[in-house]
Amino acid sequence: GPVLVPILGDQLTRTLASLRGRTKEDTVIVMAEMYDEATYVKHHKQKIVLIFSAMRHFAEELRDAGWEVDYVELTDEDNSHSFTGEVARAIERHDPAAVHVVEAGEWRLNQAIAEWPDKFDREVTILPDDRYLCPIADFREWAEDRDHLTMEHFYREMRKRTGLLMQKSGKPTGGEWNYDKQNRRPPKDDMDPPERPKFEPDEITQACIELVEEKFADHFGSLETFAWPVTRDEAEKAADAFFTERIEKFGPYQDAMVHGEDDLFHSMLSTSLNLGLLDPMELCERAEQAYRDEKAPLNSVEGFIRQILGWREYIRGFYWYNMPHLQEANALNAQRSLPDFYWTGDTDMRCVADCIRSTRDNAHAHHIQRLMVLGNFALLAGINPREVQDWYLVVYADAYEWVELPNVSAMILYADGGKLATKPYAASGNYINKMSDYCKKCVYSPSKKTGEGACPFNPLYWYFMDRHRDRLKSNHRIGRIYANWDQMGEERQKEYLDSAEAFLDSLEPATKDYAR
Ligand code: FAD
Ligand code: DLZ
Ligand code: SF4
Repeated sequence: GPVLVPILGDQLTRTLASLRGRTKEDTVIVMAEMYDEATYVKHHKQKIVLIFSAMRHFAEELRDAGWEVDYVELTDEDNSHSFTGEVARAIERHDPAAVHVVEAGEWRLNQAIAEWPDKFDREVTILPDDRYLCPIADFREWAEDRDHLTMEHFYREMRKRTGLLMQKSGKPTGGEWNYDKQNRRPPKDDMDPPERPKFEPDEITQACIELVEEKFADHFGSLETFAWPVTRDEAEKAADAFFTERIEKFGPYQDAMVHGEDDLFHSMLSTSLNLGLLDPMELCERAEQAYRDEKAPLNSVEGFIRQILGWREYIRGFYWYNMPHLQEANALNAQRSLPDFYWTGDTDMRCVADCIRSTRDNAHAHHIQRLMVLGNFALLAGINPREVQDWYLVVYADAYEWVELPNVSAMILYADGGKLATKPYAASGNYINKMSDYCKKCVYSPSKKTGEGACPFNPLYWYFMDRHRDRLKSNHRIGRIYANWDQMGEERQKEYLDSAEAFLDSLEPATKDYAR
């Protein structure tokens, strides 16, 4: 019999390890749209449309190239709606001699795949997913004898290993490893970011939109503005636009936020990268080329490469190194329920409301919004990690557990107790005011510290610092902050804590089961 090659919804790469070296004559590819995957959390509608449409386009592309693709649609009558179930049914249909599968991006699915050799009376080969630049085993080796898994150290190793932005002498291009100091510019009035290309839904995408409106009507998010690339060609166009129009200013304005400006100079390529429509090394090489061609400054190019070669790879390694316990981690013992406004956007905090609007309309928010507005709030308010994890996994079109979980649990919530971040990313309203135009028209004032009209981030910041003093006081990057706190005196401290508690008491917990 042939070799059966099951391909998951985020494995849409022609050079996938399980397809390399195979011939069209001896291979049957199986793909399936499944309720198990579409509802293990109730993903944003745009995310499901994106994945289904990209899967259907990929299947069509493979067929056009002569491959046999057995594609199971969501509404197919006998669909078992689980990955193992669909592979079992495909084995019955095709009687393959062997099954070749690439490991999944999520621990949950890999546990299921690990049972296949026992379950199926066939030879099963589970291949590493080599679309990433750092094999999981290499990360493990790097991590094993370290207390702190400092991203910057990992990143430098990756620069040396790949030769990206390296001089022949072994020194980094430009002499520095990292130009982050030049990448913290607040927004300017005349920045004028160009619009990113929007991809009109074609017939296939339109059919997916109708399917999702019908079958996932109660899921979060709007479908009206769907404009994601759904094929490799479209993703390449999106990348072209980034490298010609936005990379120059990507670096300096990386941390800037502007009300109603959802993309600024970001690449908006994460959805395509994570689906497998774009290759991370190719993107890094294009960025380096833009520097050599003098089309973009080094701080922008290095910043972009650090996100992909550094952060993205590090996050993935961190995930596999810390699973499954990362899911349960709650070092700060945060127990509050997620406020309803994360789903409705109904809050007077103008920064939060804008980030949630973008999240609902685009299934996207940029990094600093996810980190310093939505994430910072969840950290300061002590929202329990499981609910925050579910929220991030639901709402972002680029969210898969391997990338969402470390960012949420370890990066924003400090739930891993500080293995990833050396200190919690806690910040008061001052930070948001500096890096955005949100505060000018907010009903709250960032300069007001407590009481009526005070920016809620201000009292929440001290409430957080006070609550976790025992843990944080010995941290050399934070410890001295407590001198300021002590100087305020008990009465002032009480005003902060009372303000924070009054605000927290006013929050409505999410009533409807939006996530699961
Ligand atoms: P750009 O700003 O253009 O950056 C370029 C690329 O770098 C991104 O496409 C992405 O692939 C990579 N990158 C940058 N930062 C990170 C990071 N911290 N982790 C992994 N990759 C990174 N990214 C996801 O892809 N999926 C997620 O589920 C996800 N969840 C996040 C949750 C939180 C709480 C935070 C703080 C960040 C999260 N990120 C996630 C990282 C980052 O916010 C997005 O990758 C980015 O906003 C995507 O937009 P972009 O393509 O325009 O990114
Ligand atoms: C996220 C997702 C969704 C919504 N739907 C499907 C699906 O119907 N079929 C499929 O093969 N994959 C889907 N996925 C992606 C898988 O959940 C993904 O492979 C894991 O999240 C691992 O990264
Ligand atoms: Fe956000 Fe506070 Fe600024 Fe309002 S004042 S936009 S709540 S940071």
